[in-house]
Amino acid sequence: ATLRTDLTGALARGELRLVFQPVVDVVMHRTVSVEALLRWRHPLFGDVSPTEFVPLAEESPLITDLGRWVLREACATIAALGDAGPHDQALSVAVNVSARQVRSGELVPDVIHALETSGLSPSRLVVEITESVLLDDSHVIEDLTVLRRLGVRIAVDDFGTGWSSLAYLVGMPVDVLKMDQYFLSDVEHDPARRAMCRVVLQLGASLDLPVIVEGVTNEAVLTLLRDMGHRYVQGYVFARPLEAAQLAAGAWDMS
Ligand code: G
Ligand code: G
Ligand code: MN
Ligand code: NA
Repeated sequence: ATLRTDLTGALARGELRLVFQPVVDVVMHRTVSVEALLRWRHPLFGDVSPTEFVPLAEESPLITDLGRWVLREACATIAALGDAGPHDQALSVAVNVSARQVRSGELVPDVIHALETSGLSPSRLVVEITESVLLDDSHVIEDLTVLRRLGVRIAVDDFGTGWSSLAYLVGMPVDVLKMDQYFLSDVEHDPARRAMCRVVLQLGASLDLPVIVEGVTNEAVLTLLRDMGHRYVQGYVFARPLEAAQLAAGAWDMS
């Protein structure tokens, strides 16, 4: 209960920040986007994981304020980098959006506000949702469709372990799939896991959607993915989440 109480003032006290983990195109050998990940440094308990405090925030209207702040902060940080990337390829940012935030109906105005105040082009923003959100009532699908029409991309996070079948995803307002880390656990040694991983990647290909494989921790897994012809990778093998200052200093640039 104390953690929940403390979370209420954490934003105002400046205890929350975003870090940014690169997503790498291994074919072109360059960073194409970064995922914004929320961090809370509690004055007594130290770093608290978002897997602990995001669910707490979701139990209250606090998630609305938190979600709004994350969108604005992420867009402002990336806009401040400018758009003159090394290959004339502006960096995109992916923002995790909780189910409750999508259901609140505030997502569209919050995204528009974040884009307008930051000046970030909508084409540089990716909204990450979880699979179950797609099974919601139609206003959710409509809101995601509105965002796409603005030029914002929609990514399905933790893809492959949830509910969405191939049939279900056809016609959904989705642009990117992020494969669940489950498929990578022991993938170097377990042929069954490897087969599942391949199926998920093929699913993306048959839907004509790019797949990002996240949680790629070591070279062995990276090699395996390369051998499968896989392209987009996020994980410690390339970079841990970067502080905003590291991002501004160009730490994401592989050229
Ligand atoms: O970065 P990390 O390992 O600790 O993230 C753990 C979980 O917290 C992930 O499932 C991630 O999607 C979620 N998460 C991280 N940042 C945010 C955020 O800004 N908003 C929401 N809703 N979830 C987040
Ligand atoms: O939003 P999502 O649930 O996908 O959050 C991604 C999570 O994966 C974050 O908690 C992030 O810190 C974590 N992560 C990023 N790279 C790696 C990695 O290489 N290995 C592992 N085990 N976790 C990672
Ligand atoms: Mn994510
Ligand atoms: Na994920």
